[in-house]
Amino acid sequence: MKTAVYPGTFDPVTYGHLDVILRASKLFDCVIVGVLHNSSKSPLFSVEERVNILKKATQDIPNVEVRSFSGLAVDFAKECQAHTIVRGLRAITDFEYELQMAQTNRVLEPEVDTTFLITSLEYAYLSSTVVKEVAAFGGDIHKFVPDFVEKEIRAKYAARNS
Ligand code: COD
Repeated sequence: MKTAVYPGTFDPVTYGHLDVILRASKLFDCVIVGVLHNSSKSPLFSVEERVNILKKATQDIPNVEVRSFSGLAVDFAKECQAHTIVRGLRAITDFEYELQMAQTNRVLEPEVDTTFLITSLEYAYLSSTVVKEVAAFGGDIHKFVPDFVEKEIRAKYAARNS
């Protein structure tokens, strides 16, 4: 059984992430999406909210699971008995960070490799940061995230501004 983990912040999940998850689900028997519980950052959505949003967004892909994790991604991979960490690559700017992370992870745990999926062209520009910035100023985000995620984001900003 080939298991992969796809770790990330997913604050919020975008069509770019969902494209990577769908493509990974065709390459591996099981894909476990790992949502980082990062107490040092102040995300828009709590880790529980991000997990629930991802579960709903991936409910039609049978071999995808969603869990939260804290600590190192390689430890999460080992805990899940995964042999690879999936990461998405958009631009050269992603590459430097991803290369360093993949090499560090390989030193920490040689049994866990990294699989890079090159972004689909239509999502190459897309990031959670861009989605939040556009939403914060009331811009249209329906091309970036599923409808129900858009509603959750709008509700967050409405609550913040009230
Ligand atoms: N198209 C394709 N891929 C995309 C797109 C897109 N439009 N948008 C994002 N992605 C990819 C990203 O490149 C990334 O691979 C993944 O989706 C998740 O993205 P984010 O932004 O939600 O998550 P990150 O990159 O902030 O996640 C970082 C981790 C949480 C994985 C990392 O910080 C981590 O592993 N932390 C735990 C501590 C650790 O192990 N550190 C590494 C030791 S060097």
